[in-house]
Amino acid sequence: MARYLITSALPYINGIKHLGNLVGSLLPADVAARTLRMEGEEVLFICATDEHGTPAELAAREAGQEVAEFARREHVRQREVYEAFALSFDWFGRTSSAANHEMTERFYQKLDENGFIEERTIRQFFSVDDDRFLPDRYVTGTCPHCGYERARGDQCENCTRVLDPVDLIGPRSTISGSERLELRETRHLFLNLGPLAERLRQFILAHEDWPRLSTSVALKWLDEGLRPRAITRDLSWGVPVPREGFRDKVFYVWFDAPIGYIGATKEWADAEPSRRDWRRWWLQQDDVRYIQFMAKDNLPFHTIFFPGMEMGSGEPWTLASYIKGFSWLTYDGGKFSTSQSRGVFMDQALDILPADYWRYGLLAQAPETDDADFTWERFAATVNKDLVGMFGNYCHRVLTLTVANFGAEVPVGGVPGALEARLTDDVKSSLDAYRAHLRAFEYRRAVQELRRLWSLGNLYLEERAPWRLVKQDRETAAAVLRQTLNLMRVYALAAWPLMPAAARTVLNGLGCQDDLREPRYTGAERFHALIGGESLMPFPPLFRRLDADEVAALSARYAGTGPS
Ligand code: B3M
Ligand code: ZN
Repeated sequence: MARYLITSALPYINGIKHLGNLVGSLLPADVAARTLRMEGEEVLFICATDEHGTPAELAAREAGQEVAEFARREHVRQREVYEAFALSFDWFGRTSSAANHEMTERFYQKLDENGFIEERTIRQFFSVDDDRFLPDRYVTGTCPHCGYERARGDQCENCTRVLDPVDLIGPRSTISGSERLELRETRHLFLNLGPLAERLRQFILAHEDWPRLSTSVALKWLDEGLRPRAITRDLSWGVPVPREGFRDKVFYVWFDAPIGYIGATKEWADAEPSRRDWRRWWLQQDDVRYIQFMAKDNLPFHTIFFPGMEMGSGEPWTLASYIKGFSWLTYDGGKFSTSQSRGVFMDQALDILPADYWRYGLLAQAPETDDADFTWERFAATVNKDLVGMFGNYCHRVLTLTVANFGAEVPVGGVPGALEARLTDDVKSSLDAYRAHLRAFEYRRAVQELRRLWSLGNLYLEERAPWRLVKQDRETAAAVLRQTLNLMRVYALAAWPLMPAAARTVLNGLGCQDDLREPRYTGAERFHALIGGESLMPFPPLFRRLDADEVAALSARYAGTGPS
């Protein structure tokens, strides 16, 4: 039997993430964790804030706070938003934890012992006024390609071209604005994964089942050749480099960030050392299936860089078994932008609607193979048609009909007929297909199948018309309504990974306490868990409509301030 280690890309510490970040890693990882738990599998679901690097330092500076203090606060803010979105991490850690420092040093030592680390002298901008070397992002200037005046030393935000700080026209310090920059020689550590190129290629090729997006990015990197990469930076916030001559530097954020998956697992274990062991997930474990979720810009680091570090260390680390990469979710035809407050951020989303709406609405158009565009019209159409029209409406009709004709309890008596037998068969095969898509981490397909599952119930209601039947044949009407209530339970279980709050409401309403304690798909084959006589607790409609006026208002409100 396999055990499942699931990780979502670690969100940067600098601020609350937007809906694109949610659907591109955090949410699908949570749905995977919930699904596999429901299938009875052992699951460990790990995430953390990615707290190092220039983005963290710059954001802290902007907020006028010490980086450590900034990171501590932002970590809590992010954790709270994820809780509100019902992301079911077993542990939400921090890459700045002692555990991660320890793991990062361990990786460094092993990679060094095995000859993968080199010292190199490079020429780098030194700011005379700031009295320090400036890492990429600490240099601002005019983009040589498009003329954008506030291009950063690593990349131009305007034309997205990758840059070197020396490419910038009129370079200046991001910290002080000073233009007194000198190119000076300095030493850095480089990680050379070149000798592992063939092993890495075999690793990628061995995983034919990965999404094409994931393998194509990996192979492209390998084809371009694995050049040595600098893994140290002139910053004070980060994991210090334990080497003579490098004591004033820290490791590059992408060095310690993936190690953060292991560091966070150790944090989890350290919280209850008598019961938990991080090694049981990470070292020499043939039965662990490790599933990673991330947006496509993170793919090179997860398909090549991190596995290369794991291999190069010479220790038997758990390698990814499956890497699910996502394309971009755009917002109304453009990018989500923090600086222009364009698009919806996770905290704002919850002020508009509860988490379930977002979880479902976003997964329904997850950018799995191509980019997908979020528009309020499409989102509203999904909510109105699927959630209100199909799932919500089904539950509401069934409950109202039952209570009006039989009181607040599951109707007793009557004999199910051929229609009911056929419905059960159809539901069973649809649920099987749905579970298979979820297990294959195919979210759009899963949502499509879920719609099919809902339509089976709505069609059956039309066909059996219990509101008429109850006047002609009360016994059979009882059997029919009992059947529809059982199907409602199946709907709740099906909804559990995607819409945990709605699922809970329905199971509560049906008095399914066992399911609430331990929701399982195995056993959902018992399509007749409710035998009659159980009391019901009717609940209000599960979802509300989004009307055209509200959609227009929301579009206007989140359109942003335009390019600045
Ligand atoms: N923090 C980038 C991102 O959030 C980065 C991921 C790290 S995963 C180890 O897109
Ligand atoms: Zn540019």
